[in-house]
Amino acid sequence: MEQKRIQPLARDAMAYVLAGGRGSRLNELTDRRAKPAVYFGGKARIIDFALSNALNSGIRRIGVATQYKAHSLIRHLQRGWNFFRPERNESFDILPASQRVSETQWYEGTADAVYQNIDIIEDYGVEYMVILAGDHVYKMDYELMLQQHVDSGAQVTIGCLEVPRVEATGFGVMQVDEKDEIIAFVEKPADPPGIPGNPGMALASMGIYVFHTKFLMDILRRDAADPNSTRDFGKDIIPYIVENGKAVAHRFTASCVRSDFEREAYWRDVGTVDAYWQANIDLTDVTPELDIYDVTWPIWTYAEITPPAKFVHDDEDRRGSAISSLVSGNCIISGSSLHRSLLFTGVRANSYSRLEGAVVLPDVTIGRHAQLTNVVIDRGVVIPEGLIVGEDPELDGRRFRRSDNGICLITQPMIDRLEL
Ligand code: ADQ
Ligand code: ADP
Repeated sequence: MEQKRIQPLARDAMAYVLAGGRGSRLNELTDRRAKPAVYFGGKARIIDFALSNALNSGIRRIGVATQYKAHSLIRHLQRGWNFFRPERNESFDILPASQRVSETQWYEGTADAVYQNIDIIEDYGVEYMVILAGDHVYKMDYELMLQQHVDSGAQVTIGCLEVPRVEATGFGVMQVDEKDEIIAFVEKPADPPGIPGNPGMALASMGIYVFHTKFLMDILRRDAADPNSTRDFGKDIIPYIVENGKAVAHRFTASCVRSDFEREAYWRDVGTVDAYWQANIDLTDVTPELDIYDVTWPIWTYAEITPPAKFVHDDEDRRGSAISSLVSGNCIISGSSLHRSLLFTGVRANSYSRLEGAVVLPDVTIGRHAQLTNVVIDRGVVIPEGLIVGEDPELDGRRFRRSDNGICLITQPMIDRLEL
């Protein structure tokens, strides 16, 4: 069969990652860092997924718009993503909310976070803009979306996936015709429309958009002149284009990452402590839905050079062991037993302690005899000797942030307030 030669469009595109949102449903996990900077999967941060997708798709120009609690995020980006070289026609820019357009305002909505850097974007001279959210965990080849955008002649192409209708209230929800042209779009509807023939599901926007740069610049300028606009893609820009122009849906399916062809399409918002815990613990499954070991679609991150994880003590009552668990470098599991747990770098688990369903962020110390079940422990927390979590819901709820599903988020200030 004759193969059609496909021109990669990604090399003429810029990925613009919106990374300024707080992610307030993650509670204390985002007290000190923006949601895109939250740790995920043992080594990475959430934003590494969108950035790695861009890189793996062939995009070599990336801008990241930051705003809320950006220090941790900026530090991570500077350490991990500073290998782009202008002399190879590459660039990586961190764009703080710099009041470039109006001296009195920070970014308003997401569209304003693009509009305020309009002069920088125009300087790049790229043909296409890929607008991404920096706070989702998934793998996706944006080249395929760019191809569809060009082939369909759309003014905007929107990444979308099917979600249960009851969960769709937090999304932009669309209706499409037989060619996937969007005929209606409503942002966060109280009563989301179902999919014809499949009324239990709704077609939800992933908050991912492809535009021709020129069209995007024009529409942002138009929006900025509209006193009634809230300067938001979901609330203002997308509904306007659906009404007055041509918007097309790009369906997120397993084949959106070619190397992952056999798998289910995986996309998670990890916007709540429960969802965050679950997505991390899912990685301890024998065959997780999200393959972080796929060498053809690597998730790049900043990682310290660490000594190997170490397991010590083999006594009957204090065996340094981990079953169905992920343990990162520089962890020392000393006479402690782990089950279905995920440890980031530099965790010290001391003798006779037991972790079950634990997501442990970097540099945590687990005191002797602690028994922790279904927890998320923030970075650097020192768990005192003998602490028990997961046996008394009422007590846990008073001490920690306990979700309805029984997951406890533990931070150092909560530990400091404990009377043991
Ligand atoms: P939300 O996720 O509610 O809905 P929003 O809170 O505006 O949209 O955040 C979108 C992205 O922009 C996030 O990555 C966030 O971190 C970032 N962001 C928010 N404000 C920002 C700012 N001022 N500066 C820089 N970055 C900022 C959107 C769409 C819906 C869609 C969902 C999918 O509006 O239609 O269904 O995403 O999750
Ligand atoms: P990371 O997200 O890399 O784990 P930290 O959680 O250590 O980073 O810190 C996030 C941000 O909060 C950084 O800007 C850091 O300097 C700041 N920070 C860290 N610890 C404290 C603290 N106890 N009080 C106030 N700010 C802190």
